[in-house]
This record gives sequence, C-alpha cells and structure tokens, in this order.
Amino acid sequence: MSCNSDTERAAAASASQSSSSPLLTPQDHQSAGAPAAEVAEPPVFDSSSSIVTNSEDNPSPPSTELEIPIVWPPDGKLSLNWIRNLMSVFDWASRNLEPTQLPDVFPVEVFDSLVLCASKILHKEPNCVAIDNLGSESTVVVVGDLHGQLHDLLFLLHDAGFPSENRFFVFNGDYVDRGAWGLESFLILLAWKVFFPRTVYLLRGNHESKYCTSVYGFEKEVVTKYSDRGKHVYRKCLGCFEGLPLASIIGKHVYTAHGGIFRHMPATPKRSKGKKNRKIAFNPEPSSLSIGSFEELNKARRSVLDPPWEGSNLIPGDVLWSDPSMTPGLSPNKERGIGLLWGPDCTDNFLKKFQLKLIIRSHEGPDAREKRPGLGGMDEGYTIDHIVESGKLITLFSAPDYPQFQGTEERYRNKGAYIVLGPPNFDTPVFHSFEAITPRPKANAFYNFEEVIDSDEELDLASMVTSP
Ligand SMILES: [Mn+2]
Repeated sequence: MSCNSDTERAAAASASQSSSSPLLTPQDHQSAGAPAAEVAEPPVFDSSSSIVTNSEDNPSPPSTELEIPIVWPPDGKLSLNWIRNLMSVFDWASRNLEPTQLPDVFPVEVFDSLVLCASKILHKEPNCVAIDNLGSESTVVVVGDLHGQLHDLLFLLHDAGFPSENRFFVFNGDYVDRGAWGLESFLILLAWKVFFPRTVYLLRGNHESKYCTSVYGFEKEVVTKYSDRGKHVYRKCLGCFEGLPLASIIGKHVYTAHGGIFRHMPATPKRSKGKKNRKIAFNPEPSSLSIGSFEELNKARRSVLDPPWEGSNLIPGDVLWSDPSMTPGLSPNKERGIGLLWGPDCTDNFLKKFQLKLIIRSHEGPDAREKRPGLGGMDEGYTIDHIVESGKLITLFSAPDYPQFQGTEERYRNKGAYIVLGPPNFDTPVFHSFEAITPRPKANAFYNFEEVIDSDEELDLASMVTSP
C-alpha cells in the first residue's frame, strides 16, 4: 500500500474531476441484502451543489451514483472523487443502513489503509503546527467541536468550500463522542488530511482520548458498527488520536487549540545515579503557575491515550482541557479536574509574549456555557470571551443543535459556526453561523445520555488510564 505524495496530489486533484462507473449502486445494495423497508431513500447528498437534507424535500432520483463498497485505490492515491464518494456514501448509509452494516460499505481493510496513511502524516507533525505558507489567494477555515454530527460537518464543508491548495482548514478537535456518526466524521477528515496534508490540519480534542471515548459513546459506536473487528478498529482510532497535533499557529498571529493556553513546567531535578526510585514531587502550587513557552509545548509528549492530570507532562492536558474565565489569574481548573482556568490578564500576557493577536479555542458547547456565569452562551456557535489590549480570545463551536441526544425536551437550539481568516494578515476573524441539518436521520445513542453528565465536568480521573 502506498499513500499520496505531495507531488502526486495536485495531478490527482485535476485528474479526478470525471466520475468513474459505479461498482455497486445503492439500488444494487438494496437487493444485495439491506431490508427493503430500510432502503426507501435514494442517496441525497449531491456533492456538486448545496446539501440536500432528506427524501421528503428531494424525492428525485440520485444525481450522482455511489460507488459501494468503498475500495482503496489500487495505487494507494486518493482522489477528489474518492473523497466526494466517501462523503456521499456515509451520508447515504446513515439514512438507509443499520449501523452494523457500515463494514458492507466501508470494509475494515479500507479503514486500515486510510488510518495507516493518515497516521504516518500526523505522527510526523510537531505538537504545534505552523501554518505560514499562506498567499494572497489563501483563506483559512477554522472549525470547532463536531461531536459526530456527520450531516452538519458535510454542510459545513459545502458551505465553506472544500479544502484545496488555497483553502486551508484547521479543525480544533472533538470529532467524536455524543453524536451517532463520530467514526464516519473522523474518517472523512482523515481522508482530507491524506489528500491535502499541507492545507488540512487536524488538532486533537480532549474527546480524542481513551477515557472520553469510553464514557461518551465513541468506543461503543465503533464496536457496534464493526462487531467482531470493532476492538481492532477502536484500537487503531486510539493510535491515530495519539498522533494528532495539539495546536496551531496560523499566519504569525493566531493561536488555535481545543482547550487553550498551557503552563510553564518548572525545571525538574535530574535523578541521580544510584537513587533510581527517588520520587520527585511535581505539584506546583497554584501561586507558582505561569504561562508556558512554545518550546515547552513542542517538547511535551503528546502520544498518550489520556493526557495526565499530574506529573511532569501536564502541557497536553492543559492545551486540550483548559477554559477561559472572567476572573484574572491562572489557576487549576477544578470544575474539569484537569487543565487550567485563565483570566483576561493571561490572554493579554500570552498574546503579548508571543506577538499574537488572536486565540481561537473550542471545547465549550451550549451545555457547558449554561454553567459559566460571566461568559456568553453558545447560541451563535461562537463567543468573544476576552477583549484585551493585545487582541481577543474566541470560543468556536461547530456542532449545531447540540448535543444530538439530550434527556430533556428543551433543546439549546444553538447554531454552529466556523471562522474564515483571509489575507493579508489572517488575523481578522469572519464568523459564519449555520443551523443544524433537519431532520437528522434517526439513530440510537451509543451512550447513556440520560445518566452521563452534560458537559465534561467532574471527571472520574482515577479511572483514566495513561499509556506507558
Ligand atoms: Mn472538548
């Protein structure tokens, strides 16, 4: 198996505009085993125009035929058509097949190839990726939490325009959990990453971890969908999560990360020979907390299943779990049990120290914001949390009508949003809010949403398992 190389990518993109003949149409698939009653709708995702939501709105036959099952390209090089087909097939399958039928359209061998290709690219990236090959034709789209809401992700990609040589994307993490299509959403993003490794960036969210995926549904989703190969698929996903970079700098002036800023790690005493078992205490007093440097961020070990909440490797946990506050200062994030809380003064210090103008972070949806006095609600999919001398702090959330499964009748009805940054300085955010795709295809939750707490607070940290 081989993967797309940079030089081959542009040629592949231009050569893939024409569609090849389908291997199996959805109608064939219907006769091949899916219950007829379940396969009443034609494919409804027309990748050439705006998204179509369901068969009631669009009873016409499919305008594009799907290639099912998905086949890994014999030369190992993805094309634009391959990704378009992947998106359409996942959309169609979500409306017409049972979750357990996903391997019929996306075989485990294809999963293995895609994840291997993507992981090879991701593991080579630094903890903080620098996106600075931007030109006068470039734009950068920044995306917040997605949480398995496949149809809203597909809408977002159409609305913003697909990734291209000039349209960069930075996804700020939390691709999986809660929503019913975390796996499909993540795989689509991996495919774009493989196809455009230098313009698509996938950062890690706190939900790209063993602990969160075991509580909020992704593990069960994967095991349900891939049954006897489910454990294998889940393990491979966790391995891929470990490779995701933690943060990005867009242009020279915009820092993005899922949670936010991170602490300085005080120098630790070296263990002397002969005292191998001497315990070293890492527990900086809150009063000694200060903002870390990008050298420290890039030195942190990110390849952990769950970032630790104590010890010498706290920076990944800070970047993925921290929250802003309206109270000045830097303090342990007691609500979350991991990461930091930081005030407007820290935003200003961070921006000033690193000559930045903007922090774009995600991590808080409408449910989290309900419990955060002083900070804005997530009705529009974003909030401007701190406006300070050096710039701004923004929270960006891209899952509209979140969470997909909610125990109460009263829903937040929040919009999702993405941000577009453009030339010349790429530091002035243009916000695009969007409504949820309705109705969502019917699906069952993969976690007990009536019992699991609303936002990721009060974690059972003792149950977190860190990789060796
Ligand atoms: Mn989060």
